[in-house]
Amino acid sequence: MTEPTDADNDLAQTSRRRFLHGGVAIGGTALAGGLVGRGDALAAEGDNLPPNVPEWMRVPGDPMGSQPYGTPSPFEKNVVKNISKNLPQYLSASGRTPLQDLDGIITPNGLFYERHHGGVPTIDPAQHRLMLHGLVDRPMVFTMDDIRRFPSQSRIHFLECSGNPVYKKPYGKTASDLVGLLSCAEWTGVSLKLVLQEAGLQPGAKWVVAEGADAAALTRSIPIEKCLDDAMLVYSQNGERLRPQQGYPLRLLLPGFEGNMNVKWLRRLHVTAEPAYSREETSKYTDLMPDGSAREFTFYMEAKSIITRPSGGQRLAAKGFHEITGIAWSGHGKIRQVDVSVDGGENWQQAQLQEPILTRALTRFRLPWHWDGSPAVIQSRAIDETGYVQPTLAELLAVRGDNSFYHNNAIWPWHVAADGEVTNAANA
Ligand SMILES: Nc1nc2c(c(=O)[nH]1)N[C@H]1C(S)=C(S)[C@@H](COP(=O)(O)O)O[C@H]1N2
Ligand SMILES: [Mo]
Repeated sequence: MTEPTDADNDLAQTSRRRFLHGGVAIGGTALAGGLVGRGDALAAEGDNLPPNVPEWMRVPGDPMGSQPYGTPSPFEKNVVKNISKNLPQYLSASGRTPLQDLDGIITPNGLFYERHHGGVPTIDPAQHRLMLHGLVDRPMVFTMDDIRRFPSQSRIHFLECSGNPVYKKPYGKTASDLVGLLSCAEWTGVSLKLVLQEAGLQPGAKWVVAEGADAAALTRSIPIEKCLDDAMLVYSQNGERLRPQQGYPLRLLLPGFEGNMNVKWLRRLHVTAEPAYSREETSKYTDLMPDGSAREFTFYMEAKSIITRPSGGQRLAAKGFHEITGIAWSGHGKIRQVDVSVDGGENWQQAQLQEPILTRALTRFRLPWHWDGSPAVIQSRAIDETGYVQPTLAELLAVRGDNSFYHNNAIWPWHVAADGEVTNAANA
């Protein structure tokens, strides 16, 4: 472990030299900062490159109104969800966020990962109801209008499927293949605590069994402590109403808890003394430990991180300066520190954390790197505010054994070859 690098110092060092080389020379002077490209790309007559006026400046652009709901540039058409071809897409579907193509910490709604056990229902919000019953003084049935009359709150949190990623080779090739069942959004809705108080909890209320209105009727038991803490009934995501894939018109959000417990298309909350022991918390989402016991009701997603650039499937075009960047997150709270190694885990340097650093949200990290053109193994390791350190895969397997399927929060190293190609080092 090297001394933590002072972020300002790092930046000062990198800004004293030019980041990129080979800027186009005009009259013998390099473009300020060496911004772009190659001399041989200089415009020929009629080209769109400097010094010519590009064709899109010569005529007016598209009129307003052709796209009442905006879409990305056609040049970004490859930035889409990564849909698994192995799963039967109707009954057990998943689409992964292309993490390696995104910046910042917020996942655009169209690229938010999806995971469904019985398809995506089309629900008319006017006919949707939330029933709250069991160990309460006043059983209630809420319309969506009723839910929206409660005081609202907005918070930024990640959501991650606990099947993200698998434990066995071959591991995914890209960051999305590996941990793309992960996204982060600003959620708006109602504190579940407020709604439970409206109904009045009775003594002995220890669990809330949540049920979805999909064909899977997905059911999970939530400990009452979480329901009275930061749990939310969510109707909006990044400012607009939930997408159908994310549970329109209403979902449960349990910040930091495994994705499966965040019941979508929420129709029922049954307050009970005991958990339901539903399929999703017995046969699924439990891990078989080496001693034969089952690790169940795991709840929290533990600290994790991944380098998204450079990452598997990408190629470094040239040696020299590259920013290493990625994301870190923890179900237990804020990210305290992210370490990055560029030498296969021998030495670690502290990365800069981009603000805001929010509890149970993705946190962006960065480290300036000078790649000398020789093969390298780069990886990141997250430490959360509880002091928990993200383990290596070997460390994790030593504890969990061979039969675990969920809750893999291991470090993923990327191999950078001499030709710049980046691959998953764990597959080597
Ligand atoms: N009703 C219902 N809720 C559900 C699911 C489902 O299939 N049905 N899938 C769960 C799983 S396994 C995960 S990981 C998250 C995925 O949420 P997302 O599709 O909004 O990303 O929703 C959970 N809630
Ligand atoms: Mo999941």
